[in-house]
Amino acid sequence: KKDEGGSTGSGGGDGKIVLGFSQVGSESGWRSANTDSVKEAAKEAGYNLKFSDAQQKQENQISAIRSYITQGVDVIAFSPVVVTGWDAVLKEAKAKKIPVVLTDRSVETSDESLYVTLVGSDFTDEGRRAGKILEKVLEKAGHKGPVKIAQLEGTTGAAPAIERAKGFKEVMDADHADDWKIVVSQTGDFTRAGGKQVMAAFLQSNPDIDVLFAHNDDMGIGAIQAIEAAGKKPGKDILIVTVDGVKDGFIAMSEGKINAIVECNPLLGPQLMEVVKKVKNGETVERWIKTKEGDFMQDQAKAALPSRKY
Ligand code: GYE
Repeated sequence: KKDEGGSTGSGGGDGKIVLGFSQVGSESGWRSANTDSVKEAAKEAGYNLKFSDAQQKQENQISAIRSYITQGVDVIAFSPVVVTGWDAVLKEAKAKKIPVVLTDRSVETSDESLYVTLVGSDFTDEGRRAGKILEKVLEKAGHKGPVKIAQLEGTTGAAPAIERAKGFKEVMDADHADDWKIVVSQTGDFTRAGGKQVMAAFLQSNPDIDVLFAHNDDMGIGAIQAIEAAGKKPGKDILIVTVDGVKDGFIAMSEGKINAIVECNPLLGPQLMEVVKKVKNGETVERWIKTKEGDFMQDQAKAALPSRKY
């Protein structure tokens, strides 16, 4: 199996493609599923994967990328914790002619040649889908009149946090300028603990919240604990829309505590390995390789649950 594929990895010496992957962290169920997918797909593809977890810290990602450059890996892939601040290290990779593939999250850069492609979801569209599905949720709940919304944002400066907020606001500004209002919005850093803590504070300052829009399931699940601790019923007293679609999110939805989930697919491994091979072989690839996903309402949760793989 060792020498299959005919590629000549520069760093491995055994003919395998050497891929350096810098992961954001292990902040959420989505992230764990994403990590498993990358590791499994690399194994399946027969690559030599060098993997590191940055614990949600940009400086850790930068040093991981630097070490991959020093090691002379064939391709570097990473999921940038925030959008800004990458140009310097990406220029170092470029100087060593090591192609960089972004996975999951995008960067902001003045030099588009610093990365080859992005494999990941359209987060702005996820935000729009959250807005659209909230219309259905409100209708189903028979909610009349103004809607006071609390938003739990993802990691500050991260592409999914910026873009999900943006897409949601688009729907709000276009169709609900008169009836919807975001009354509180703060980051919960994509974690359960963050979601719980920030939601508890929200409930103190705004006890009359109608809706929670959480940028991921984990923060939504943390918030559910805070809502219950405050003596309210999640999914009834406060309607909840989240993003991701991990198993625990589906369980909460099947219990009636989350009203709708906008899916964001973490299983990027196979697509990433395919792209890495093409890039290594000097083939041209699309600038943005988007993942496919769907939306789910409560009545679909029970049926969908057994088939959720992560
Ligand atoms: O939604 C969240 C994770 O970047 C799409 O990061 C990813 C997000 C995902 O922590 O759960």
